[in-house]
Amino acid sequence: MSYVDEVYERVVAQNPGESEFHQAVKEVLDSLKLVIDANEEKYRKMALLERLTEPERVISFRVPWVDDNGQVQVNKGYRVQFNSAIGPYKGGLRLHPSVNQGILKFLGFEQVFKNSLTGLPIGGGKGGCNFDPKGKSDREVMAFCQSFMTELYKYIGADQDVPAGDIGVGGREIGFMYGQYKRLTGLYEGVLTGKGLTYGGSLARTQATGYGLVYIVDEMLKKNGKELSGKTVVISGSGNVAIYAAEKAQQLGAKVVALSDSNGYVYDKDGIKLDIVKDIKEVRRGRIKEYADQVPGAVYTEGKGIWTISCDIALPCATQNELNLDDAKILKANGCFAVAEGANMPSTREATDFFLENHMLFMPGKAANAGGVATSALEMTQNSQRLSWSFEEVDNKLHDIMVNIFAKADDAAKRYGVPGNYVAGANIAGFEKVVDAMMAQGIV
Ligand code: NDP
Ligand code: 2IT
Repeated sequence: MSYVDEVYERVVAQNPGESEFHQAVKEVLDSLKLVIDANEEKYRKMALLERLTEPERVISFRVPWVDDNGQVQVNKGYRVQFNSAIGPYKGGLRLHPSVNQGILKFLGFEQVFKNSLTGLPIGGGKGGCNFDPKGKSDREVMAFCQSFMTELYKYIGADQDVPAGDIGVGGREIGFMYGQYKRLTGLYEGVLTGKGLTYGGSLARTQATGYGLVYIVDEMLKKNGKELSGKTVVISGSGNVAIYAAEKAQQLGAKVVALSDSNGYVYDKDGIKLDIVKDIKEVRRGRIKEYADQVPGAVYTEGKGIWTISCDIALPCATQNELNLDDAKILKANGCFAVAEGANMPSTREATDFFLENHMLFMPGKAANAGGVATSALEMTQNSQRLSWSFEEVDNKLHDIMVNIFAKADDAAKRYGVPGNYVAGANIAGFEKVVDAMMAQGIV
């Protein structure tokens, strides 16, 4: 059996029940076959892939807090410190009832390659909790965040591990966590990113993942003789990534006709009005259904089905495995020619293979959504310098980083004889830097 297949079997056997982690490892290892086969003996002896697929550390802990009725609640908190070969662990915190160790390991594993692709000195990590922020009062969210940080603070630090936001974690939660970290440690340091602008946050971090996604789509289209302007775009989700992807797509002349949340989706043939979406989602924390109540002509449909809307470009920006093979086939049949993942692993493996086999332009999440973590790293730099850069300066750097990521994925795909396969290209390019650093640092 080849080394790659052996390691995959070992991962499945040693991490039972963690299907998302298995899925993420398989996709990466399959792409790496091209590289590993050429160096099999050396890598096998060094147990390189065994080390790459085993997190350096998984911390799990109890999170007790008191709800508004005086009832004590208990949640499960985690931090997966996956790989620190190229820098301190870096990656978001997810608060969602579905969170478990396997999901955080998949996210941490992806983060290692994503962070490498940014070209910045950040290792990979991820954390979170099965706490559901939906329907909770601000006081309950604060009580939870303070309890979560009271355990987490022991394991993080500006040069050690720097968490940020992800699903369910935005400015409000980062603020509560930062306050508690500072209270416990007495340190005013860049231990979290996505902070508010009055206490060390970076301009453009809020927009960065969505803007970065559209910058790399724009670049991918240009390099393939196409353009974004005038195209119809469907975006799933209506959270941080989806909203700012829609904003940048509109700024570049595309028409965004649909957004969704976990209840259903809205279709607005005239183009989504983002000021209304921002008010519903960022101010009132409401449901996307309310958009159709406010905008004449907009239609709300309960349930899944957003990918049945015809479009040129699809940007899945909600969650893992939200776009399956049937969705991929419908997208293609309706004329969609490009897909880029704002979310982490939103396309199932079968959907991804379909996009590649049908020569659609497909940019995987670890490249496409890297603008968020890249700008987090820029926030870390500003914190270390004790300076704040202008919006334009950060945004220009973000744009350059995304253009560079495209070039790296494109180049690696060409070097290994699979031009246009940005899945293989991103995995290989991300891997090359991490493996070089791991080999140089010995058996650790
Ligand atoms: P938010 O919490 O701001 O928004 C998440 C959106 O996705 C909401 O509209 C939510 O709907 C929807 N959603 C979440 N879970 C599900 C589900 N199980 N089924 C259907 N819809 C769902 O999160 P973000 O926008 O920050 O994150 C979205 C994706 O982007 C995630 O995959 C995240 O890992 C990834 N990402 C985020 C980055 C960031 O900087 N924030 C950076 C890189 C990637 P509802 O409100 O109904 O739950
Ligand atoms: O998945 C991701 O890259 C994020 N949630 C952002 C991580 C970060 O550290 O900004």
